Amino acid sequence: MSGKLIVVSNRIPTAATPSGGLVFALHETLRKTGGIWIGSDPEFQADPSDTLKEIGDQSTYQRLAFEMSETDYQTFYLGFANSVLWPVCHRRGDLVQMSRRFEEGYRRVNKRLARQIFEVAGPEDMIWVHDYHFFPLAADLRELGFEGKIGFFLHIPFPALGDMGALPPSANLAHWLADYDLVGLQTRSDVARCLEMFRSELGAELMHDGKIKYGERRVGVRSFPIGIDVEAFVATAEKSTNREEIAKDLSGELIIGVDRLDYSKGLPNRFRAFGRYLETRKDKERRPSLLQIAPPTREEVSAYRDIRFELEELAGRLNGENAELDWTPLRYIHRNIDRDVLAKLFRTARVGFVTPFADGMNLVAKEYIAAQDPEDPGVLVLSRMAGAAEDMTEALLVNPYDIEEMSEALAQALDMPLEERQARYTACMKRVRATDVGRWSENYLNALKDSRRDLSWSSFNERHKNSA
Ligand code: ADQ
Repeated sequence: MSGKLIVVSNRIPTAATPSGGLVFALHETLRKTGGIWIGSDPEFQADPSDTLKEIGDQSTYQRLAFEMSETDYQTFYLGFANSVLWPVCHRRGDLVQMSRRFEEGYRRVNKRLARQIFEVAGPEDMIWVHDYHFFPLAADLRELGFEGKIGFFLHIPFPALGDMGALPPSANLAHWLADYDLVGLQTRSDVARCLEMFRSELGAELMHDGKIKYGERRVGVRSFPIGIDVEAFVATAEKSTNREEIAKDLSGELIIGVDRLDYSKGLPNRFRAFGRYLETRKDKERRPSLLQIAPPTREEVSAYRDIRFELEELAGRLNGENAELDWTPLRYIHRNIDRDVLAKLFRTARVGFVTPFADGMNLVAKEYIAAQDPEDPGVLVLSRMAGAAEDMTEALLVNPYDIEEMSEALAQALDMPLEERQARYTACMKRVRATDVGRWSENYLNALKDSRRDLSWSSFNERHKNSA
């Protein structure tokens, strides 16, 4: 690549060496290649600047922030991104909040950001855009005349055509995405849905190399299943410090769930399934506990407040009905936990309980597997609706709407003989290693480098002018 790499994501890490799988992988990539990482400034400005500003550590590559007003945050971030696009992509059209202000905010922030990027991007630069906050960014950059390569990666599920009916007409995903060189998605099912959209909305043709042909344009649509920083997570989980203390405090068999408190993660049904397991377990002397760690997220959005109340009520009832003087069946922690403690909790837990209704991939499933002791591994109970289930077929796959099936899976996991646990763990771990996040970003960027939109920008402009 002769130009530089520009990564765009909503959040930008400011620490010299940020932690966390995806953020760390992008940091490592930029550290090697140099370039720019662009993300939003967490401070609101009454009158957002038209230029990007330096934020955080600048020693290995440049980090630049785009400013937003409080109205931008309300309409672009909480509004269109998280009250329209997020529910639509997670098959919850019933939770969509329609507002023209949201649409305007989304377009305003994306257009402003495109102008800001255009100022710092050279013609040879390659831009990698992350997630649903920025679907239209390539279209806005093309309109300004940027001809270089632009790739997109969607971390969440690609919506089915039927679900897109809940989007306002201004949200034209097909047109927005057709301006990227490469659309990266988590799973093969996401790719199938995206191709279906291109075919039906634009009449695009699918070519033998897997690209779609739209007029004279070629857009690559491929799956790049994301993973975790495997070696780092394994090493953290293996470190013995505190492990004994954690295990002592959590006496008995542990089932663990770790999720942002999001309605897509299926937490109420998970609690119900655990309650059902307790009710139906044959050996009443057996007293496993479910540790659910669920830090709050997007609490300004009403659907997130509702799920919090629902869970608190369910948790209270479950413990009220089942607890003994010396046993609390459900522990529900509503905050963030250090990653090294998390890794050890995963290793201690007999069962990893991951039951989203919809999830792009689900990194917790991979972290749980990576944290296990190969000599005595625990069992992953995983929703079929998580992207991770497409390849981790040796987990105990469950339907997150079926309480009975999930409760039976818990029983099966807790009773599973060592040999079967090891066989399932080995198969899952193979998949976890194959999708290591370092390799993921390398694969994506290689594919973006090799991608080529066949049409020159000038003739594309011409066509647009003629059709206008
Ligand atoms: P998320 O919806 O945030 O990500 P997930 O993939 O599970 O879901 O990643 C969450 C991360 O946060 C994990 O690394 C987890 O360990 C961490 N985490 C969660 N709760 C925590 C807590 N209490 N304390 C500390 N850490 C916690 C989106 C998509 C996913 C997709 C990822 C990456 O929704 O489907 O897998 O992006 O592409």
